[in-house]
Amino acid sequence: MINWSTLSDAEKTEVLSRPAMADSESLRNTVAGILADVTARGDDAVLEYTRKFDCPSLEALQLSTAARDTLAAQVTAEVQDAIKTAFNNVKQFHEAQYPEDIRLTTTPGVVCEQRFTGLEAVGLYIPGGSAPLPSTVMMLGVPSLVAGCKRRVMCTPPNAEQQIAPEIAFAAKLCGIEEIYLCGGAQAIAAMAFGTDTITKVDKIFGPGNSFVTEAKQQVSQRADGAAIDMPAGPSEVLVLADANASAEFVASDLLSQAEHGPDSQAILVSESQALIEATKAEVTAQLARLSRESIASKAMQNARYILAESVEQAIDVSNAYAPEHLIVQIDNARDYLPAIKHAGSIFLGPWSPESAGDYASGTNHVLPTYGYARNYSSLGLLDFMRRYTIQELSEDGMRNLGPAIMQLADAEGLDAHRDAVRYRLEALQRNDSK
Ligand code: HSO
Ligand code: ZN
Repeated sequence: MINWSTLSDAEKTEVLSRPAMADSESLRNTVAGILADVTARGDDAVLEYTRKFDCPSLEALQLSTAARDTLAAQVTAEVQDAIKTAFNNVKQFHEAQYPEDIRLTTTPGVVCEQRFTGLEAVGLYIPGGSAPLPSTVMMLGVPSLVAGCKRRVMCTPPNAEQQIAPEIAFAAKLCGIEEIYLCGGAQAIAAMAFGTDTITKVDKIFGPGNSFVTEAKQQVSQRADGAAIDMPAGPSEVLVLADANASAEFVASDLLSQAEHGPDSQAILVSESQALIEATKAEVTAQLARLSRESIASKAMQNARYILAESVEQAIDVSNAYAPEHLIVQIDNARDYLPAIKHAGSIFLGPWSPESAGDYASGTNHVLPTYGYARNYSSLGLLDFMRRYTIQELSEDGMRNLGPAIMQLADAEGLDAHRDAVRYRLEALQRNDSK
């Protein structure tokens, strides 16, 4: 247990520091090599890497919609119903985010508009690995559907039998995703960013992934011929604020649900109650032993931090300094503290709001800024799948009214052609007026 008040500033920074992200030169070079290879050899390169890493017998990159539907039909009725429940909530919440256009007269005769449109082609990356996540299909599939993106491409690595998890196929079907490619890793990101014969280039790539995927997304987003990306990524994390009245059982389960994602997951408890911290530690030990992913979760829990604060206010300061991806507030009257909470990707209020609710089914998006990016990045939402643009229209009167100010500004900047574009028009209006 760490007593926050006794720490020096340097120690506080150290306690809240995140594990260094794999940023080795060798990772950068390996990924750059894969990107170059896919740019040069297209489908052949993507197939080769996929056969090497995921599925030696892979014949074709595309999974047909018929194959998708056959897989989807294997999902049990209970799981289908649960996925539909989640789908409906995520859809409602993202539909409610649909932005309003603006049309405004700023000066008489000068009309400015702001409109929104869905991105034309988006790439949705769904990791394979130890726990395939159909929930992530929905978190990317639903907003791209609601935004009206014309092309939605999903890439996910196949298993050795050239297949994907039936639940992923079912969620993709529900979201209306028709273009599914069986590839993962940096090669999938490269294919979506640059295009191959089979996989036509997309405008923006979304979704979580391992260090190769994350590095590939960074690299393609920096290239003019690449693609935009959703947000920078790091290991997933949760910070729980709990007071003496919180349930140690609930708190421990929330820490562990983060820990079971991966050995690099971050779990932090901050409380002003020493008793609650002790009880939570005991609960963590007891619950860990019952988890099927005990070995992963216990590795992550070795880096867990239990921080004793002087007061709820100080506990919130700790959370603000860390800027957690997920913030769970198990404090009496949790909602009252919202104004003090500054940086968090998603906030879960009160004892009945576990992270699992947002991970799966409440309606909010589970793709969130990690690694301190909650200071300056937002949780994924509908607008990330759209772009806004502006329109303006000046009438003759608008030009008469605003033209002189524009000319002054152009003169002040020494840009003659700008000034003249207005001057010729004002002169034309004067000629017409004097006729
Ligand atoms: N907690 C993860 C999302 C997830 N959890 C998917 C379960 N399935 C990152 O927010
Ligand atoms: Zn989760």
